[in-house]
Amino acid sequence: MENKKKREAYYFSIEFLIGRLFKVNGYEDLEDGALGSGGLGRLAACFLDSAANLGLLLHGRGIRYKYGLFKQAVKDGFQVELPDIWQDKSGGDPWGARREDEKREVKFADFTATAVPYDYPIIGENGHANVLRFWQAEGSAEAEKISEYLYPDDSADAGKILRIRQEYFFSAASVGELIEGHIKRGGKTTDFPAAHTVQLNDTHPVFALAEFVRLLTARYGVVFADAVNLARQTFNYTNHTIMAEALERWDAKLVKRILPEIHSVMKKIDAYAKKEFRRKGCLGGDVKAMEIYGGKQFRMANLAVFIGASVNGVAKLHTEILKAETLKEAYKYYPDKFNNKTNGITHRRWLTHCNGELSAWIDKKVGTAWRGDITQIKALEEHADAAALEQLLAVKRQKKAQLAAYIKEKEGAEINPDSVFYIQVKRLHEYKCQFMAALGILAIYDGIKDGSIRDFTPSAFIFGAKAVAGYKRAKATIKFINEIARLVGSDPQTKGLLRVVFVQNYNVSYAERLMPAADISLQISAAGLEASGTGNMKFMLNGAVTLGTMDGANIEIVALAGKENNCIFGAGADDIRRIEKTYDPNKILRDDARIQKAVSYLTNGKLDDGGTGYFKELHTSLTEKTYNAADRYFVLYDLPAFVEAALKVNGDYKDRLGFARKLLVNIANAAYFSSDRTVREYAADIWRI
Ligand code: 26W
Repeated sequence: MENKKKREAYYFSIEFLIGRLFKVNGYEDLEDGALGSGGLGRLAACFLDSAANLGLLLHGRGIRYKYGLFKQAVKDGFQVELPDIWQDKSGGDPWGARREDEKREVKFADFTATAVPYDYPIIGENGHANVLRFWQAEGSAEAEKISEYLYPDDSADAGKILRIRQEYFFSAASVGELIEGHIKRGGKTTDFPAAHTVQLNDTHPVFALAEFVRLLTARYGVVFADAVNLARQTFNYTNHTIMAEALERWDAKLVKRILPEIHSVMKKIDAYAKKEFRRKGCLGGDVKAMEIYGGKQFRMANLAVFIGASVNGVAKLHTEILKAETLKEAYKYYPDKFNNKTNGITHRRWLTHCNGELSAWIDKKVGTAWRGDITQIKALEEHADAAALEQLLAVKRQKKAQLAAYIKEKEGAEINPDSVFYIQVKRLHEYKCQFMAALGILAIYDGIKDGSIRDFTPSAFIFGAKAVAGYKRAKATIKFINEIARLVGSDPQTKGLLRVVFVQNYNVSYAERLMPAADISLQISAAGLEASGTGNMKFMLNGAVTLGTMDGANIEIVALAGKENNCIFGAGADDIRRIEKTYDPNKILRDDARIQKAVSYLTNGKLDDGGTGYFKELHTSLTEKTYNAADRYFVLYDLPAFVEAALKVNGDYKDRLGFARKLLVNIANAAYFSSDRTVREYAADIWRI
């Protein structure tokens, strides 16, 4: 019998945005391990940090990419992608312990790759150590390609095949390692779930489910139905997006070509699922919606939902949308699987480490116990006297001055630390509406020039974002923002009042400088599409007013810190459902002169896209149906409300103590967004560790 060791949790993720993982552990600087593309990768890193500090057994399993996400430079306002050789600089990767003795084979139809593990210690402040294990692919040139790049372009079949190889590679290596280790320690297949629980971070690791069943049936003689049941007691699924383009479907023919056994196991699981659906009396249409294999494609989210013991969204609204829309059939027949786990961020990195000055102020106000128990920052609300608020403003001013100096050095741009810092930093995507912020700035610029906006508090709009290399509208938006920066920065009438800066290579280290310096946190996604957001929480914890739509975790931020201490605007998710059928952006363009003028900058020659046609493309995205409906993310619909909100907080800023009080209340109510709370909820409700 397996010695009654405690159940251990494993977090399978295609990306871990670890940043300077070791700096937080006190080691020297390491190049930003940008082994992630954004949201769900950084979340994985925060969860590991929290689990280690909570003394919970949570280990990571991922890929040791040779090149992380590209390094972004901006040349003439355009994004340029450079390779991110995170291992080579700073004397290589001294912290990854290569474990030759634990290497294992991962078989594809056409070749076998060797998976070599590199173990990274994740050490909590109390000395508890967990392991982040990255698998590196070796054995041949084609094998090495598997762990060369994160998210290779998957528009063509070759890219799709590589993505499938990557996903299967780390999933199979991890599943094999865990089962083999369990059996070696005297465990039986039947008590595997008692000792292990696995969280699948989105659908990228979902091949693990098929591999688990394949391995148990092919090598350990477990009957198929029992193998499926063991999987259903072991694996859990977190959904991080409702965007169709991110809900992975793989052509069955591609899977069959390189993983024929996995192909047949997935078809068998689909047949098994359909038998269960019939037994439950599921309606035909519902079976179609929940099917794993429809004859052409494997729908990875449906496989994850069918097997997963738990299915969770990452903020309240997101989980409600999963239940009501994206996964509504599965919710109808398997309601008990569904639960919400609102995201969190590690306050050790996103407050203590990156904002020592604010941390010291908190110590002075409420003592140092908050450092071990973040919920104690709530007591800050009793320290809203003028003296404390002045001190808080001084801390904010200090962080803004530090950022301004860093931006001067890195970008050559001057920003005045006494101006209002509006900051929008996140991946560049149309649904995140950086485009709307850019148009809003043009409307403000015009308003200052035509005198309709008076008494404008000098402001700096700071953007940071990487665009996927092939994503034309995202790259066009970067150029648009940089052209606006040039326009407003060179106009004598506005240069003292309005500054726009686009910082290069936004990454974890840059974020550590940006988060503490914001007065206003821009969180303006089209409502219903940002599953949660996590930058919103980092800004709140460092004292900022959220200028945002009722989307993702913004809703929970405002519920905790109060509407009066933030600035919510724009259509809600339900408004959008109501208007989207009859929405006509061209009517808005015809009727609203101010919007018309802002949009005209795309075509009036005042801004230069270097002959790329980028700005015409942006204009077309508003006015014509292309791969999306015209103005698919309601940029023109929400633009007037955005400008109004930006001007409101601009005015509020003049009341220094009143503004400082808003910052204080946000900080005091941010403990909920510590990943310590999130990980505690996963551990109690899902992992039971
Ligand atoms: C369509 C753009 C896109 C591309 C990739 C959306 C989502 C993805 C990933 C598959 C999932 C992801 O990273 N989602 C992000 O996860 C974060 C952590 O839960 C959330 O805070 C973000 O809202 C969500 O977009």
